[in-house]
Amino acid sequence: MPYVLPKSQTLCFKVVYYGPGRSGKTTNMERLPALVGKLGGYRVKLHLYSVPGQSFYNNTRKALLQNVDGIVFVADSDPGREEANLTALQNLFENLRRLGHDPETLPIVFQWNKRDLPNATPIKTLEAMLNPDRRPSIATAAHLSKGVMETRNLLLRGMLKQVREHQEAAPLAKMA
Ligand SMILES: Nc1nc2c(ncn2[C@@H]2O[C@H](COP(=O)(O)OP(=O)(O)OP(=O)(O)O)[C@@H](O)[C@H]2O)c(=O)[nH]1
Ligand SMILES: [Mg+2]
Repeated sequence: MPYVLPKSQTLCFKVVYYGPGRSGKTTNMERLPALVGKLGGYRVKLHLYSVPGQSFYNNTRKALLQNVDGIVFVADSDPGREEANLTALQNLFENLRRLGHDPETLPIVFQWNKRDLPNATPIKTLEAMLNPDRRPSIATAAHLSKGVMETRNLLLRGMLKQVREHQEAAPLAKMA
């Protein structure tokens, strides 16, 4: 759940960009302002993190997932990276489970990045391989800023839904 800064009426979400090495996670973050705007009297702020994709940084990846509110899984549409996408996704779910997160209720958005590549893996293939649960997904070209904001907004929608559901049990004011 996000934390609340009552004085400034700010709601802070932790967002992690996850995915294989060189899929475009950092590129996404470089193109995003972290302050989203006002929502029901609250300002919404995002703390954005990008994990290092290379396999040997797993301790860092796991540490970054602590207290996460939402995840963007940045998949690489380069056909040579199909295996790497799958490995990174399995690694994400394994780390989430180890940390005690419930992957069922945690908002996750799938980003099919590098759609500008002429030989990009078909979206249908990516969906079948990586997103059998049909979570929200979006096609992007992050280095051109295409779809970067939309990805964030899609995730935000999921995270706010979580807050609303949680609020029914425990009102926001009590979360501070
Ligand atoms: N063609 C293409 N290149 C992209 C796109 N998005 C990012 N890149 C390029 O891919 C390379 C890797 O991008 P990064 O954002 O550093 O990737 P990363 O996922 O943060 O990589 P690691 O931190 O090593 O895991 C850079 O050269 C980017 O400019 C895209 O949509 N299309
Ligand atoms: Mg990076």
